[in-house]
Amino acid sequence: MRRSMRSLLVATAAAALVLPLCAVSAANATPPGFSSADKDALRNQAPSDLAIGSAVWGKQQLTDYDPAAPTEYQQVLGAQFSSLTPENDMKWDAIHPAPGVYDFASADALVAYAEANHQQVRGHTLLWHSQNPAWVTEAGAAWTCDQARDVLEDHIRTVVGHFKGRIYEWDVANEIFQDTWDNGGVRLRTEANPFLRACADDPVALLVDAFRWAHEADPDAVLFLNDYNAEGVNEKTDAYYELAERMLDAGAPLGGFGAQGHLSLLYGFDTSIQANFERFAALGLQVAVTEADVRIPLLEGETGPTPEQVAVQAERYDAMLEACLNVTACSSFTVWGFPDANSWVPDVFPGEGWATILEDDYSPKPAFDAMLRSLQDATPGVSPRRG
Ligand code: 9MR
Repeated sequence: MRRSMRSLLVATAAAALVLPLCAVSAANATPPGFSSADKDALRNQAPSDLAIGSAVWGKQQLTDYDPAAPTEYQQVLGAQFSSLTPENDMKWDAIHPAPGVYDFASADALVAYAEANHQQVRGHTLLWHSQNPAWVTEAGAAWTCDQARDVLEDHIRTVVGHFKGRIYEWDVANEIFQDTWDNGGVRLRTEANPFLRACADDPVALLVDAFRWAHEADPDAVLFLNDYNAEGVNEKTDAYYELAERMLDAGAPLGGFGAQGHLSLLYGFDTSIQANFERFAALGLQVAVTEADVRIPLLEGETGPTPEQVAVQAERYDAMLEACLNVTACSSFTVWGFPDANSWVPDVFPGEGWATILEDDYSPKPAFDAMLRSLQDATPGVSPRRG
């Protein structure tokens, strides 16, 4: 049976009127309207050194934010999560739409909302082959490496500098390795990524400098590599492990490795995620689950998943969270948005869906309940988290 979140939400709205709005440093400080005894909020049950996040599209969901009259979505977002990742607002096409033109409006709205709700922000992302504006994809085709470096350096220094002190983790480089099935197999995306392409003679040197520019612009942000199909020990994460070693040897301020966690019930679950996290942690890096969702192939003629599918989905979300709880270097666990109505999945994978942890009326799915239980069972306070 579903549990209603309505009473929880009413309390938030009322308290938001009277509490001062201020940023806090602790990931799981109690947000307006919540007591630390609240047992229904993921953020309140998490160990204090583990941020529990969600992606949110600020342009669609937060630009109208009024602390005195939050939408139901905004209330749930504030109630449940201690960290936000801009689903699209800090990507190149949104924030740097033309040469020399930066548009921070929706990203600023997101950060302001986060601070008002005592949440941290994960920046996403500075170097990617996708969602680049036309001027990058067009001009980029003819860039020399020096030209590409100049454009990237300006972008990183400007964007990271704009949010200096307000972002705790940055996905500096996103999806920079191809998949096993791509032409040429697992190797750096020196074709699809315009910056890596221009500097294909020494792409690692570009990556080292990208991290250095970001670090100089905000020395307090922990700087991540981030990718999908990067949960378990596999060919792609072997390549990341080698890259991380090379970057660290070269003095890059690399601070973290993020496994996105986009899973599908069409495939098995690789249980080596904890072992994978442990090897990156042994390099001195933080690790994180950065974009968790578990999509379900919906059967022909069915409006929703079967009870068995629902149970497996809950197990998978929970297994990713457990891996994070078991590795003290895991600093954040982020779900890739909610509810299903906001999910990217059906647009990209026709026939699959129901991928998030909350129903469209914001009531919890079994996956939410499983995560909440695991957080409640974890040792409160700092590491070690498991009793
Ligand atoms: O969820 C994002 C969706 O709204 C965008 O249309 C899409 C464009 O590529 O990007 C989605 O987010 C992606 C993230 O930035 C990187 N990892 C994969 C995510 C899902 O595609």
